[in-house]
Amino acid sequence: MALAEINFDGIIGPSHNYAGLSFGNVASMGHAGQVSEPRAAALQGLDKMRANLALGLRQGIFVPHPRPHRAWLAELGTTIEGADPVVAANAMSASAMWAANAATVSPAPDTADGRCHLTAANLRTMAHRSHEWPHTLAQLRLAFSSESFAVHAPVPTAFGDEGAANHMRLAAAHGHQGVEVFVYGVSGGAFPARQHVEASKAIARLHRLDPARTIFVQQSEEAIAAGAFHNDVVAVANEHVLFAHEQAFADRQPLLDACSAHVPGFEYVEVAAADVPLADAIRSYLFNAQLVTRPNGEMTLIVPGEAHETASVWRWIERHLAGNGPIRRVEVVDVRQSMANGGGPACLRLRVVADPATVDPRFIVDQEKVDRIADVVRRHWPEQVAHDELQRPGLIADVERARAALLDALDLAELA
Ligand code: SUG
Repeated sequence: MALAEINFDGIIGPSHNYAGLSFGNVASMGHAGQVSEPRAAALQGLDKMRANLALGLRQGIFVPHPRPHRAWLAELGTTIEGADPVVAANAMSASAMWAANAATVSPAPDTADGRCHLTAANLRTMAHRSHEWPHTLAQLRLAFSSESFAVHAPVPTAFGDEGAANHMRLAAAHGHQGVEVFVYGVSGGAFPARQHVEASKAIARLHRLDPARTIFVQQSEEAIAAGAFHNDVVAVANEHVLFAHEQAFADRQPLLDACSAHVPGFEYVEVAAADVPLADAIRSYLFNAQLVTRPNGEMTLIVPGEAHETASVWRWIERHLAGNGPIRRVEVVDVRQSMANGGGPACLRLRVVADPATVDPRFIVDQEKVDRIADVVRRHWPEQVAHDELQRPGLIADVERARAALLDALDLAELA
């Protein structure tokens, strides 16, 4: 069995809009009320997938969820036409695009039963995200239906879980046994800590991880208070490399000690606050990069354009590339429409280490399939959505038709 890392990107849905729903996410709060461009947003996401494929990486997809979420509105005793505008915005959110929050994934080499475990995230802290999980779970159960996988429903909503955005895995290589790192929050100053340690511990148990190779580390309060609502805004790992901001963790030493003990060749690349202040790291999403290993072994950091435009960040990158560090190449991608809601390149993808042959092929893409999806997007995705039209019948009909056309093109009628 050949294990490989597959990046599953959420296709950006036709209802993508700026409703300012995420308290503590400075981009979402700052762009509230602006006009969004769902078609351009989805095409940007597809271009990122094309660029990843061109780097020789494996690429998968998840499809947008049905919006408006009529079943959720019915549970609230209302409809999209009759709902209060804020409730309607929560039901129209395209937030499922951020696949890093779909689930936590423990690949087969780490689990006691040798299966790859996935637990859908409950996302209970934000109303618009709390109703994602049923459709996420349905897709996970379809994509990973073979016996190589164990797909779990979310942990009880008593404890907040935001999926892989607060989880890192370090290993000598993707297919080797690794160390799994769960990052939780306790306090974030004025902002909520979305990941609860009880949820992380439950997932580690459900995934049958080896306690000796499982680490729980607290995210620093100052990082959350500065707008790092998920750990993946201030840290990212790939194989034997951990890349993090100096202020990412409350106490990084036990984490570094455990990684040094269990990960052959472990390397820690820290960005000092004196070089890149936390605010620049968060504005630029330097750490919300995809840190990947190309087939030729070259470790590559895929950053958003905002990182290129932030002087302190670009200076740091140039210095690292000129030196002897493990990151050997940087690619810049344009995901501005997602970034304006706080979602960078890494937010848009869920990493799954598995044998690609064990995944339902409808969720795997090549360049030709990405072209086909782009055709559907160009024909059906709204060009613009204003914040005050989320209940407009014409828009709702367009959004529902667009998703149906995509499911049809991908032969995914089960998700209708
Ligand atoms: O949960 N934004 C998302 C961004 C998620 C980014 N994911 C990771 N860091 N992995 C969030 O805050 C904005 C919605 C709005 O404002 O309409 C939003 O949900």
